[in-house]
Amino acid sequence: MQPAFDLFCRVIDNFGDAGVCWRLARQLAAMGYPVRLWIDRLDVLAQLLPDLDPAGKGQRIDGAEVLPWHLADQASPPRHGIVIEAFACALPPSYEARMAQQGCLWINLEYLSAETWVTGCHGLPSPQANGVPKYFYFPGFTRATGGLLREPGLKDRQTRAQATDRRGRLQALTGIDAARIPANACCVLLFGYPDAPYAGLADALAAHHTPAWLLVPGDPPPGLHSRGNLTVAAVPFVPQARFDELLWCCDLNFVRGEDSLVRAQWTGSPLVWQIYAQDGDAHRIKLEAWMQAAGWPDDVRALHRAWNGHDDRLMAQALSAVLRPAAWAAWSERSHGWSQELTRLPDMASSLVEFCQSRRQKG
Ligand code: TRH
Repeated sequence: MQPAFDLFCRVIDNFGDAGVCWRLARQLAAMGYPVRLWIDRLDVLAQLLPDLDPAGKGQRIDGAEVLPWHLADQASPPRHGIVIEAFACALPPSYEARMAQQGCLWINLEYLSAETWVTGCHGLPSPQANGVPKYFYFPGFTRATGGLLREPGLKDRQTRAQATDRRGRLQALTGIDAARIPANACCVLLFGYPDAPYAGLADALAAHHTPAWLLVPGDPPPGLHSRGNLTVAAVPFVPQARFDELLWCCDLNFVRGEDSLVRAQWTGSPLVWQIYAQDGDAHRIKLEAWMQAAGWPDDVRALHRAWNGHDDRLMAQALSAVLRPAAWAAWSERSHGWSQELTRLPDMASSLVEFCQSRRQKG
């Protein structure tokens, strides 16, 4: 019998919590499992998923049911179902109290990190007072972790899309007048947090020897405007289901957080990651671990440190350095290699299903 999945998501900040949970819910539904996503901020998810009514009381989208969090108080967990508590969001107590009698399996889905301790913690049990078997599930970049979200056919979709003219694709996707983009332009997606060294980024691109088009979803950060060889173009925030298409239009993608990082990796093109800042600078350790895992050349690591810092001059220098032809070629090659290495690993939704099945058999 197909187990049913209940996923719980609380939005802490930004789009990542909703973005990751929706992606997982959608993929489990596509695999044929009954799925309910309980989320406390339908309005945030609706920005990624325009078909969703933020005032709705339960809607089925792409085969998954999306429900407001508060209705879970009255809901019964699915019989022998799998309950996914995303990012330690704490389940509604009344729902949690009913899990034991329903024979549920409980998964604590953690944030993504390339730190080496993750392999030792992935899959560990987390004994609970109510006796419900609970396990830690860590997504990650190695076979010893829970993997990364990647739906079937992604690479084929990319290959098919990239076989057609990118200006046409960009115009159809964003509505910008893409005919103005010179054929030799470097297209750069800019999705970052407000505190990045934007002036340094703009200095490097403005002085670069080929034109650069900086595509900024939403409003460009203050002070970022076209000058020299740089054109800044605001583009609309696209639905999540089409976000990859935006990445596929670009030669270089600046991404942030968790979900857009994973998507940019699948493209196989150079990317720059702005990591979500944590107290005590814990994110810097995470950033170094990821750069080590990916095997980035030294100049690409310097660029990441600069982009995740606050010094515009350092940022401009670091970006100019990686745009030089030899450095760019080495970066492109490693980006392609890293993407291929990751593609050879099992994807997260399939790994999660397998993990749950194996724990069920043990239990
Ligand atoms: O929005 P984020 O900064 O979310 C963050 C991170 O997930 C971080 O790890 C987490 O701790 C914090 O939230 C609370 O970045 P992220 O994860 O990339 O999520 C952005 C989502 O927005 C992703 O699903 C892609 C989507 N998106 C679109 O659908 N359309 C767009 O045009 C753009 C720019 C993004």
